[in-house]
Amino acid sequence: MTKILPKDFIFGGATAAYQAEGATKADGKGPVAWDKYLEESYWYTAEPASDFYNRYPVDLKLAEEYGVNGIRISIAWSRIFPTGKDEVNLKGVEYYHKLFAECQKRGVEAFVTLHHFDTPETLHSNGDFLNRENIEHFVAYAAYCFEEFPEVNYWTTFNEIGPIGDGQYLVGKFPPGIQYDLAKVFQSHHNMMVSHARAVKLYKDKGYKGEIGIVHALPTKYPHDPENPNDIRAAELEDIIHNKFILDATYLGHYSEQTIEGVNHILEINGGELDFREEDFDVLEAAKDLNDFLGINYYMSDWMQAFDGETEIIHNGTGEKGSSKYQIKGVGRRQAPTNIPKTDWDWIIYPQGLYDQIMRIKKDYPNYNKIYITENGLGYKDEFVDDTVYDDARIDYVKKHLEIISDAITDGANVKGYFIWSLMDVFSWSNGYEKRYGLFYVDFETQERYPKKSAHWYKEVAETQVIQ
Ligand code: BGP
Repeated sequence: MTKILPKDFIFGGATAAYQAEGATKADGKGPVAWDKYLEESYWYTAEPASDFYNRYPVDLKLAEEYGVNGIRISIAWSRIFPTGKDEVNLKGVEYYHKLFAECQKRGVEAFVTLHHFDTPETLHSNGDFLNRENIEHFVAYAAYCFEEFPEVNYWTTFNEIGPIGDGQYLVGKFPPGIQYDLAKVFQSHHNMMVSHARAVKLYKDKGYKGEIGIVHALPTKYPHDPENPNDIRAAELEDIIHNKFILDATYLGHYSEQTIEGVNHILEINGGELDFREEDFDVLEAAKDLNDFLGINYYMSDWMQAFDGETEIIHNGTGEKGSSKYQIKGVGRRQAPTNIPKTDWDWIIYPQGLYDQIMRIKKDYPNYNKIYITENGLGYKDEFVDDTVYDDARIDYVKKHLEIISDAITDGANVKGYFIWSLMDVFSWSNGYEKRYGLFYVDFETQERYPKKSAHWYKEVAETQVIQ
């Protein structure tokens, strides 16, 4: 049966400053930790990325032409405050005014994120969000942006607090590249959630007219053997690390007993202590009902088996299928059923996981207000032929996820839009320029854009709201 989406549904495309803009030193931009880290640890840098800094009029024109009526963009904190605080760089401010004006001109609603992985270097090297001083700096930066950019109707504080902590302190593929430190993971999640809550409260207290929310990556976690209590426990603990801890902070204003029990168990085995303060919970509590929306980034689900051996995580950053490994002592290991498809980067393709995650939010966190799917898409080694890419696999992936969103809406979930990751090709943080996601192919040498087959398909769906 053909499925449809509501008339007012947003069909968006997502981007992020660091992955799209390039121009990492232009017009007074301050450094971020990634600049040096990519140079030292990877085979690529953030130059030229997609040269969005200069080419945004081209991308927004394409968006308009192809029915894309929303765009996720992030502000690079270090363009506004080159050292993360104090002195403002007016050229950076001017750039974003121009960018938002272009969105308006093209009828593309801008959903603007304040922090998408790119903490300014000065603050990062001072402990990033493990250092509570940086909570203050983030809130000051947020306050400045709220006041300076009244043209923005939709604000997101953070993109993916979960993967930031994981990337920085568990998997170790994000700067500063620390591995297996679960206490740092939870502390980073916690401090960032406090920063989020402070910014949301401030936004509402000042009476700004727009909407504000947060974007969480929410991979659904299933037990490998649903009959085995140890596998069920592994899925539960893995869910706490990636989802439940930050969802509780967002919508309960505290951590539930089950969450705290899980965190304590994980830290007993893996070591480390947390610094939670009473005033943190006052802040979380004060903001828990003020989020206008939840952004869900959903790419994959995982299946978990109980595991008590030594922790080992191997990141597949090159697209060599089957090269990844993930096992955490006393938590579990990832072991998916063999019949479930995976991408070349071992990301498990399971649209039903998105449905289950949306329904879990509806049930466990009924104060969520509304949901946007703020990222979803297929990372692929695109083949560029005839000035295009025949990306049927991507169309199939997006189609199935849109269908499941339509089902969730039918079943009572308030989902108001979808943003494909990514609008045009951008580079991937820990996987380089070879892992493409865009509706528009970017030739990174000439910076020319070419609509892929998926762009034509997306336009049709966006214009008719019929998922065909
Ligand atoms: C999310 C990030 C995006 C983007 C996407 C795809 O975690 O918010 O910035 O990179 O995932 O992931 P990857 O680039 O690792 O394939």
